Amino acid sequence: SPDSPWWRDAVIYQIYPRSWSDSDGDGIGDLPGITARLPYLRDLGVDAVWLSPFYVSPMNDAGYDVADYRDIDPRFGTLHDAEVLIDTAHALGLKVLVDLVPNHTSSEHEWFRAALAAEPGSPERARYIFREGAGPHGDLPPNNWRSVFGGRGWSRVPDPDGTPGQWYLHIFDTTQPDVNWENEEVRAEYDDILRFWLDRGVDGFRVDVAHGLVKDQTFPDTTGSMHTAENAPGHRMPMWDQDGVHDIYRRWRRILDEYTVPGDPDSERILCAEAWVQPEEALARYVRPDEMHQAFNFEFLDTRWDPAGYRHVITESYRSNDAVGAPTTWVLSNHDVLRHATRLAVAQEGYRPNGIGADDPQPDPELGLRRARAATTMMLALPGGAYVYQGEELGLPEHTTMPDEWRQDPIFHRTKGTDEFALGRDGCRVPMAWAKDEPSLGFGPSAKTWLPQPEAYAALAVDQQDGVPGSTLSLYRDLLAYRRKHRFGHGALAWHELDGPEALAFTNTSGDGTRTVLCLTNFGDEPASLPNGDVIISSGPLDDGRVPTDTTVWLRLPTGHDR
Ligand code: ISL
Repeated sequence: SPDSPWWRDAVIYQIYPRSWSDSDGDGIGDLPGITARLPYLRDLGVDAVWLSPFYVSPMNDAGYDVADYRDIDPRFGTLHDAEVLIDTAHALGLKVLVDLVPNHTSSEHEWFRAALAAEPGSPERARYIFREGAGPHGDLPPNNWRSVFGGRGWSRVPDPDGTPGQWYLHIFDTTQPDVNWENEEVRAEYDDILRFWLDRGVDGFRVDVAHGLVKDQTFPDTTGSMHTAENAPGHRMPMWDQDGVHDIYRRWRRILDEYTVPGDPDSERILCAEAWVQPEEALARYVRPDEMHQAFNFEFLDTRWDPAGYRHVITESYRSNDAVGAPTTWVLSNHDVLRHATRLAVAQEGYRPNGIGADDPQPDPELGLRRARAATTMMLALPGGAYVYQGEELGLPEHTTMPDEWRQDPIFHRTKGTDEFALGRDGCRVPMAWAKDEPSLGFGPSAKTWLPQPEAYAALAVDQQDGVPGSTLSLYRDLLAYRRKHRFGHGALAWHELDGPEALAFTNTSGDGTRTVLCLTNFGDEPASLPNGDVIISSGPLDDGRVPTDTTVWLRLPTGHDR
């Protein structure tokens, strides 16, 4: 209905601040750079932006290692710049979500410095997860937990007197100590951080590692890898998806709801879970009515180019989410996974920090782009909300030939020379391409970029696609405009059975009740024919009225189909 909350069908654009727009030419994107280019996003037709972390940080994990949650890193700007950004976005009709990183702080956070200076057993240490080591001298880690980034999940620190002391848990980098969510002082602190940003007008938070905050307090040894929770439904790891996390989100939801103006669904502030959790029922628990609003559907992102796989994920997600009254939140790319314009050309899962290196067989860029466009055209026909990662609207591929000396991801550095070796995520974090003939492709006023841009980006720059019929940018604009106009995010999905198994088709009867659109994706080798109707949008050229392979079409069915 028209008074349904804004977020239920929103399309939200993820900005990676370091790589979107650089106003001062230091090669690092910044907040004034973002503010200056917000009109581009209004014209693209998205409803909101989510900004990856911009807080004070030593940048060991690109800002996901926060040293001060209430201030901006000087590389990105000032608190005043953030306020200007939020106000400018609102004036353009765009909501703003920020990233909340509650699983860990930076080791440079004042709390962790205080913990290192304090005795074992002190209140300062109780904000983190310190334990005595195993073995006669405590020189073995307390248990066998690994880090997601490779290596041990525990590191040992000296006691204040300099002798070897306790171990602290870090599920990610050694510079990202896990916070102890059993501690009420910790809970109160993050309540206050939420309020700090809500008071500055943000419309919500994307919650980092939402499945990881609460640990099994018996700290049992694990069997299986850190990724087992994602890959083997039914096998729950002691650091992922523990029941206790849901209490935290109920508490936060009450805080966010205090900021809602009664009777004004447009004023709702939201939480979006980054939770790599399976099966869909487990993920849906994060979006129960008194918890978060959205949770990324990573199973959709992880689906290989296969009609049965997509149909299964879509069906299961609606089944699980309908049961709790939540929309599904679709996503194909983000700053942690291979860009889908590359990923869909290879049979790979989304979360593959091992990436593709210069020495690996290089995926076919044309195939990848065709599939990326088809996948997005399918995604944006689905009821629910969706996230778009910066640059995917240009069809940007992963940078797969980046020389190693540029790589910054701790995954690369921690695993180098070990049998866990992985290239890391730098290839999807490369600065944006705005203008073909400018230095740094228009990213900033100088030629400097913190990561190198691949050659292929020049021809894909915004100024090469803007207003060009058939370009990927034009496709996104068309999809978003039509979707918004007829409220397809609020529509009703029904599967449409076809003769062959190689295509996937569903109808979406629009939320404004005016039309039924058939969305057909052809995964097979032979062109697929279409029923009667008007082609509204196609992800690629048609072949004599038929849908070629790796192409998605939106077709408006004759009115008899409309409700
Ligand atoms: O937990 C995982 C494996 O079981 C990962 O998928 C994990 O959930 C994911 O890496 C979390 O990512 C987020 O937190 C990281 C940060 O490096 C990423 O950029 C961020 O998106 C640590 O803050």
